[in-house]
Order: sequence, then structure tokens, then C-alpha cells
Amino acid sequence: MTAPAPRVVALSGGVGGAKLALGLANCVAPDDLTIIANTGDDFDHLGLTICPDIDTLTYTLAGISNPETGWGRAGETWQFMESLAALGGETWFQLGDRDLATHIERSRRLADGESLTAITEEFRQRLGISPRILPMSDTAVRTIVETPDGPLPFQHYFVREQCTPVVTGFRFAGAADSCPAPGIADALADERLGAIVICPSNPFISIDPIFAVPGLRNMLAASQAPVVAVSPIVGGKALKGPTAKMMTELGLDSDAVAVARHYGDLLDGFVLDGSDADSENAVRALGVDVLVTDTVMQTLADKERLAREVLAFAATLQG
Ligand code: FO1
Repeated sequence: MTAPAPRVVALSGGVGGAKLALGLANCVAPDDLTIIANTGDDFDHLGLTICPDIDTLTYTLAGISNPETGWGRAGETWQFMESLAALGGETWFQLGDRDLATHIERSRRLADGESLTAITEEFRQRLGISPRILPMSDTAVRTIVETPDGPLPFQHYFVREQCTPVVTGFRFAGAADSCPAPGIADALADERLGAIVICPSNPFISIDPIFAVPGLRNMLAASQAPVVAVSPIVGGKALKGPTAKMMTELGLDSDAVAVARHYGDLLDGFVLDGSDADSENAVRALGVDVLVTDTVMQTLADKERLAREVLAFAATLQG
């Protein structure tokens, strides 16, 4: 009797995280993958509750995400946006007609008292997605970006201001009153858990909000499974988004070592891109094991290969 396949928990936010989540979904048995989604990017807009990182994960895993942007739906039409503009509505945050259905139905269900976990579960089943997607919390936790000109809600920083403002820090409003969504504690305490994967997401805006939920980081640290992070920095810069710019503005080196250091004692393993192989010893000096490989995911095969390599690496760290 061979041992049952190991279960996997992945932490993901943003487009980069969703890419590896898709790779993991294609190489882990359907019921053995749980993805904890960042909800710090969420915001209330046009009277709707919008959860971009849950939607980016859901659409990516369902194969219906916009291949150019990584967020929103493929094959979108923009009648709603055009009509909204004609009425003088806010159109800086682009909501396609298909994507709009998600926000309207989620907002209706939330107003009816359904939990974000239950809504996310229903949506992923209706979209035929196998892995479980759990929001980090069912209560609102909102990333606030501190800038010299005052605090900005995340999407105002990221989209409306196009990441231009200098970042001096982050706050996670609501975190103190939040708790991990149902299912997270059990998933992280599961004896069959073989790996906890921190996807190549921005550590500050996609992963730190998850750790801001009281108890969640400790659940990860207490898990018997190894924790492996994939660097979101390749060759000293982020493949997408403001990670390197933020790190510089926060007075950090914008390199992969600084990301490993940021995760600190949580990590058992860190995955470096080949272009950062010269950082291997510096990461090992942190007491973290290292896998050096090609972490750039362009094709589906790239995503699946990286996922397999990360899980094989985690297996060497088990025990
Ligand atoms: N990102 C943009 O840069 N511009 C947009 O207009 C935009 C709209 C949008 C709509 C729905 C959605 O789920 C995501 C959207 N994003 C947009 C991405 C969003 O800002 C995410 O927070 C980022 O992907 C980082 O996680």
C-alpha cells in the first residue's frame, strides 16, 4: 500500500501567484490542493464588493482569465463601462461585462448574509474548478498603502495611481478583528499535508495581508509540512507589478535574498530563478534550503514543471 499522495496548501495573490496555483492544480489530485487567497486587495467600488485576487485565481484555474492582463475575463465586452462613462461614473477600474456578473452576484450574496467562503466555494464549483479556494478571512481586511501624501486604499494605489506614489508602509485595516476563514486551520494541521507553498506573489501586498490575520502565520509555522516560497523577484526585478519598486522605497534591497529574509523563520525552502543563482549562499546563510531553477512561467508547461519541481523540493525537506 503506497502512502496516500501528499496534500498541498498554497498561499496566493495577484497574477503571478495564480500562475503557479494553476501549475499546482494540474499536478496535485483535485481534493488535495487548498489555495488560501489574499483578500487585502478587496475594495468596495460602485456599490459592489470586489475581490480581485479571488477572481484572478478562480478565472485562471477555470481557464477563462484574460491572457494578456492575467486579471478579468477572456473575450470581454465593455458595454457597461461605456455606459457608465456616459453617465459620468468612475471608470478607472475596468469592469468587463462578464466580470461584472461576478461582482454583482457576490455582492448580492454578501448582502444576504452569505460568507465569502461559501460564495467562493459555490462559484468555484459552478466554474468546474477542482482545488478549494479559501479567502484568508470572511471578514474584511483591507490593505492600506501609506504614502508621503497620506494613506491610499490598495486599488487606488495600484490601479488609479498606477503604483506611482512612493510607498512608506502598509496597514491591514480590519486585520485585528479578523480570523482565518473556516477550513484553513484544518488544512494546515492536516497530517497528510506534504507542502505549504508561498506562490511568487508580492510579499508585501499579496502575502503579508494573509499573515496579518491573527493566528494564521502561527498555524503555518506549527504545521508539520515544510514551507517553501518561490521568489517573485527574478534577476533583481519583479516580472509584473511594483514589488522591486516597493522594496527600494521601503529601504530594502530589491533582490530575492531580501524576500527570503522577509519571510524569515517561516521558510524551510526558497526557490530562486537561475538568474539569481549567485544569491544561493546568502539565502542558505539564513538557514533556508534552496532550489535553483527556471521560475519564469510563460506557458502552461512552465507552470506545471515549476509546480512539480517545487513539490519535489518540498518532499526533500519533509521530516
Ligand atoms: N488592474 C489594473 O491594472 N487595471 C484595472 O482596471 C483592473 C481591473 C480589475 C478588475 C477586476 C479584477 O479582478 C482585477 C482588476 N485589476 C486591474 C487587477 C487588480 O488590481 C489586482 O488587485 C491586481 O491583479 C493585483 O492583485
